[in-house]
Amino acid sequence: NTAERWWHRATGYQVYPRSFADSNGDGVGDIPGIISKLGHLSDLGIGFIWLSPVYASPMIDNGYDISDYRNIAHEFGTLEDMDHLIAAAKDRGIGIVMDLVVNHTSSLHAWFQRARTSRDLPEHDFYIWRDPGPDGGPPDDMRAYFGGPAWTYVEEVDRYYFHYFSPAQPDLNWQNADLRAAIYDMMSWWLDRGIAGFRMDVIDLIGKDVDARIYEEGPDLHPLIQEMHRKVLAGRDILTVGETWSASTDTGLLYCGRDRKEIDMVFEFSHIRDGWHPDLGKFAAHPFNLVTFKRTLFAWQELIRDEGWHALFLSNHDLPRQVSYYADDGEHRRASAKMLATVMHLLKGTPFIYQGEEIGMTNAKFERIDQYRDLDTLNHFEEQVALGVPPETFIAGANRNSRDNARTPMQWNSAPHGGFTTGTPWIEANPNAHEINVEQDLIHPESIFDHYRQLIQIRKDHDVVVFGHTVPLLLDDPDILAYQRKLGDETLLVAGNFSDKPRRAELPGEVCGTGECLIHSHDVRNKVDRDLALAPYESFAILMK
Ligand code: TEU
Ligand code: CA
Repeated sequence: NTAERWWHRATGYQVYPRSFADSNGDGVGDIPGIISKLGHLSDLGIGFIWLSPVYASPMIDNGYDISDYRNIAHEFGTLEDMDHLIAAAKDRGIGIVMDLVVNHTSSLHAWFQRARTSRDLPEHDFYIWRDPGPDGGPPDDMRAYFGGPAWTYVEEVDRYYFHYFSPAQPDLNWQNADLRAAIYDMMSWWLDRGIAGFRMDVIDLIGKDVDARIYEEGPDLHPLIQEMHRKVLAGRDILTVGETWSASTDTGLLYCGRDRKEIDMVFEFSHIRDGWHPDLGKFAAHPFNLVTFKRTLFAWQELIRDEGWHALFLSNHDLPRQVSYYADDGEHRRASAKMLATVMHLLKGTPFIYQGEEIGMTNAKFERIDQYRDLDTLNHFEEQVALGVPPETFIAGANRNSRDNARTPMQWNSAPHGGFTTGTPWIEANPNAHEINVEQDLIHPESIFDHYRQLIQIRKDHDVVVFGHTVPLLLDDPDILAYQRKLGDETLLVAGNFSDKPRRAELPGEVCGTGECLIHSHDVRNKVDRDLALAPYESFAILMK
């Protein structure tokens, strides 16, 4: 077994700064706001924060378009505030993991501003340029992820540049050694300021070969990550997690396997993408299927049984609220939130909580397109309505899967806008903020926050949760997710009901017995017999004797 690292036992918490806490009433969350809420996070017991981008940015994609890697967005604060956050978090035993967005920059980055003026400047080659196609149009018909063509023309150089996302996010050319050196230098500069690691945005895209039309997991990907490891990461006690929409169980260990010297773990999305409509994408209705979901989840658990590591999550700033998407955000909201947390946190890997998840925040359910702010949602609305999709149909899909569901203000108390700001928030607060908020949850006898706090503590206390291997149970059951974790002679049994109905299932005899209930959502359970009966959205975990 590999030596224990601090992040094996720690739980992460993602802060989306724009929506977390606004300290000065301008309606936008900021770094002093985060500092003011560190008490909330240390009460929860987390080991580190993954901080979504706070760098200087025109905010076309809320900071995933960086115009200066060595500065802070003015609406979020200053470099001094950032140093203060790093130090204040460290005092509470919390590391700051920064978002590293290096597949692309903002088109306002000084490099691109120079690159677009002349083919002869060194920065020109920091980006991906191709001559116009034979008809004078784009080099090929590749589409950008947020809509429109993936190529944009610049007259001064009579060339097109490539952008996988929006035209405001030109892709960097990782073939250029000077560019790579500049990135590595910037990464070391941040690490030397005392941060605890990096979450690497769409890192699976940097090895692309646009001429071969290979974007994800391209031919240069792993040599590039290995170089980054050699030049920046090696020898530092940090956490690295790559966002990899394309990783599968075939490729997962290439990132984090033994002796790869790449990164510690990946966020992979097969369990999420499985739930999208195969042709119409994420804005079309498509029911959640627990059996498929379990297969993916357990295949990854098997993959990391003996080597590698994994990041465990259902939510982030790009995904809907998990109680709304996977369970019930009405009558059974508390049980749902606890059940999802229990079954995810007790798997092998490092769990990540997305802000507001710890109090069971729900989807936004906006009724009009002008309530949305996300360019992904707004661009696809225009595209699809032009293709004849009725606006109400699109809004229904967005209610389920738009990125803005996760981006409404954090709900702290029953004050206007959930106490997020004293001004007007940049995006409307969820109307349920007066009842679903931190203050209310903490005084509730069935506090969701308290349930998360317990799960985080259980991970700290029990090696079987950290290092045990996972044995799936009831794989074909359409409503129950259950598994064992085993380490030496210890066995943990975990079960959750994904249905709003009571459910029963027959467990294999060798699983049954008595033990100590570590966590539960309904009644305390000290034994399991062959007839497993679960109330709607019930969950529990027992350490078997
Ligand atoms: O996301 C990568 C990405 O592919 C997403 O756009 C994703 O497919 C979609 O949002 C699912 O709803 C990362 C960041 O997490 C995202 O916020 C950025 O917009 C994107 O990269 C570009 O930097
Ligand atoms: Ca502010």
